[in-house]
Amino acid sequence: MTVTRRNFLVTSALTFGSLYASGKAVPPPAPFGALPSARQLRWQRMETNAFLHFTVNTFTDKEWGDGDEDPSIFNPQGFDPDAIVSALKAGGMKGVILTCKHHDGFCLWPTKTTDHCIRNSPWKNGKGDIVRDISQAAQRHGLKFGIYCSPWDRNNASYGKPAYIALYRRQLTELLTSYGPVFEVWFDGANGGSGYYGGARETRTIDKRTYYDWPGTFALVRKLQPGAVIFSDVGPDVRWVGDEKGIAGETCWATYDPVGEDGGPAAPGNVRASESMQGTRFGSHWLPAECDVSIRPGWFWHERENDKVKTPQELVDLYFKSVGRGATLLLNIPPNRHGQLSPQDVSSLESFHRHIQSIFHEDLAARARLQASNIRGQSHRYGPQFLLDEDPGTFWATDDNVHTPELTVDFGSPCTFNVVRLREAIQLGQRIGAIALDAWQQGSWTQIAQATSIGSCRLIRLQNAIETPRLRLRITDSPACIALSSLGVYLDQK
Ligand code: FUL
Repeated sequence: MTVTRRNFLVTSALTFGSLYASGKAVPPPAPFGALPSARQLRWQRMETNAFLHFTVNTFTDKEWGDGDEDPSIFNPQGFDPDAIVSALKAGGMKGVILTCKHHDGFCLWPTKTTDHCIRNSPWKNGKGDIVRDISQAAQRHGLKFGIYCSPWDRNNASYGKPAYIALYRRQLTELLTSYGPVFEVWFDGANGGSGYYGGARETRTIDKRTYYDWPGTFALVRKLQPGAVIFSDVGPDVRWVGDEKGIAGETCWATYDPVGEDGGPAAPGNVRASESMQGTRFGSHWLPAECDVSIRPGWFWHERENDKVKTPQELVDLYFKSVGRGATLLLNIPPNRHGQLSPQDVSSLESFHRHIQSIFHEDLAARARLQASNIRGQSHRYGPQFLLDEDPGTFWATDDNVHTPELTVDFGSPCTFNVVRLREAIQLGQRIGAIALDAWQQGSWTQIAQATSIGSCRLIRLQNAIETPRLRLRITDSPACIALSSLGVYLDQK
């Protein structure tokens, strides 16, 4: 069956009634395996988010504060939340996650739980609130807001004792009830060790699996911000990818059954990270990966790293290796001592986004003729034309017994491209195991690429641009009939 988008729109306008009737008779594919929740689907579509690492470390030049920092050192006199957030927006970021408290324990909001906070800094005479300012700027500029509140607290006297868990939950409660909607709550896995701990200056070790009572903390987040995804090494909504380089596995499944370092139960801070990169094929939890990485070598701003900011090209590569492998990219851009993003970072971020936009602004398949080897129930409701609309809810699907169909994309005339994007209808699970792409060259098909996991997004980047009148997609492995939501063909001219 051959349909072009234009034909389909015209035909469907004329005969909508009959098409709808025939579509209704054919049930959609049954969901396969673990499925995403509504909050996970919303988060997945954001694709690129920003991380802001900012605290006393910015002023002490450290990556991990010891917990004995004097609040008087925190004084970002030129703090400009609108400039920060608008630069993130110009970089294509859809959300921003702020280190409201890092391991040193200094709170960037006037918390009632400790004096080790912004209230006792000279900034705005102790009347300021960085969490409020960033969350409100995010709202003004249309970005979603997320929080990072470190479980490990090297300042607090009660760290390591049961009382600290109650205090930590009060801090989370303040953050989750005072600053509007939160899209992601980020729990890092670094916890326990030496610290100031209210003057004790000692080493405190905790049992990573039991100390925090994570199920209780996750339940609190669910109660206070039901729309927020919870990130940790092991989810429950979003998993750490297993490195801090911003790179997902070449094969990266959205499903995952995490295992602890010793092979036992996993917990934040206790996971076999090497397995997080790939996830688990046919795993029992929908737990997609997030790739956190800094635009600089460190997470916090250091003057000595001003000439080590990643180039736009490096950021584009990271985009292909994170978003292009079904993960999201969480890119850290740390404010400096003035409370602003440094010009090097802003410029690199903006060029990165312009480059991404230049790749994806024109889908060369938009006017192509698509021919599928099989269409579910021969119904227009599951035809390949839906690969070309922007709607993640529509898809090309095959009959239940057809797992390895083919699709031909006829451009009508020679077309030059070097990037192909595929998206599965992940609301029905991650189905496709592998695909191959062929180009029609000198009278026959030549394989030009292959890929494994597709999921929410698979970007295939060809080393050299190819010119061909026809492209063929072959699904080479799928345990069930397929449901593919999107196919795009692009030329990266840089
Ligand atoms: C880790 C922390 O130890 C780093 O300092 C940083 O915040 C990174 C994003 O998470 O767990």
